[in-house]
Amino acid sequence: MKIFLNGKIVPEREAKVSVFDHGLLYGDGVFEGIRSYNGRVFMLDEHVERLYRSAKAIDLKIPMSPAQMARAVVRTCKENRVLNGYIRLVVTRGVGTLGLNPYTCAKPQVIIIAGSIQLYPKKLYDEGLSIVTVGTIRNHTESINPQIKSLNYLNNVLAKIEAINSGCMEAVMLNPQGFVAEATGDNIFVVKGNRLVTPHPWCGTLEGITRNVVMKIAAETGVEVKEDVLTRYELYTADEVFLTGTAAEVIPVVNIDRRSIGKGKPGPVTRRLAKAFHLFASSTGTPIV
Ligand code: PXG
Repeated sequence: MKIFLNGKIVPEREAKVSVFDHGLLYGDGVFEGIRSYNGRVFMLDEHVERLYRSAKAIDLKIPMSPAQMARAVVRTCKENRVLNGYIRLVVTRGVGTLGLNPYTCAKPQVIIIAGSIQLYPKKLYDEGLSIVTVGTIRNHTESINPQIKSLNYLNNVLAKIEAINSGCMEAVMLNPQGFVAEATGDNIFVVKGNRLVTPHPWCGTLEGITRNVVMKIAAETGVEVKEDVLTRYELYTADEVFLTGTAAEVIPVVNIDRRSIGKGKPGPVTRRLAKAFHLFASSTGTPIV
């Protein structure tokens, strides 16, 4: 594999960061996960914009422009022939002293990896996922705002551990007020009649790019779409529930906290939206060649 590291494409074995990098020492940095479909990078500008917003929020200056970053993503895909794959952008605070002060770090490290990802087994996209509410609360918006895709993902990792240890692959995380926030690496949607509801970003929910695409597709196909405050009551009494994310794409949820959702199998609205999402994703994006 060839890795983009600070402006150069280098072989995997040369792609190294220092043990004094604050990305490692403190989880101080930001990242993005992007997919490519059919030789095109999906929603590239939206991901690059979010990366720069995350960086701005933590007062990290990325040493290249968004346009250069977008070109670097395409170049890394090309070098690795990643036509249908997964791209990870990482910007660390860089090497600094042992001590929190980020301003001792002179040079942020920019890393782009182009490979592949499979979050859930294929059969779960047909059969649906069982998930569980966990005790780990999603970060308070004035702690690490969930809009920031930071390298500090322990909040989500702790929730994932709880889910896995209770026999599920994914968790529902609530916010400090007890409202539904999101899953550990995915957004959550509820279908009730002809209406689609997902937590408002105010609820401490990452404004997912897949989420926004699905909302747009749904609205265009006559489904009423709303961002709202959700409780577990709305999840338990939903007709359908599904998750969205770059890695997860659109995946049905058929069981939450050992309760069947709707008819206990993937519903028609989820199926239709998943199909429309794949159609859209495979016919748009920034060409790699
Ligand atoms: N919420 C959280 C907390 C996320 O990390 C999403 C929602 C969905 O956002 P997008 O923009 O991707 O639709 C994410 C994104 C992984 C992985 O390695 C996780 C994400 C993206 C890519 C890879 O598990 N999560």
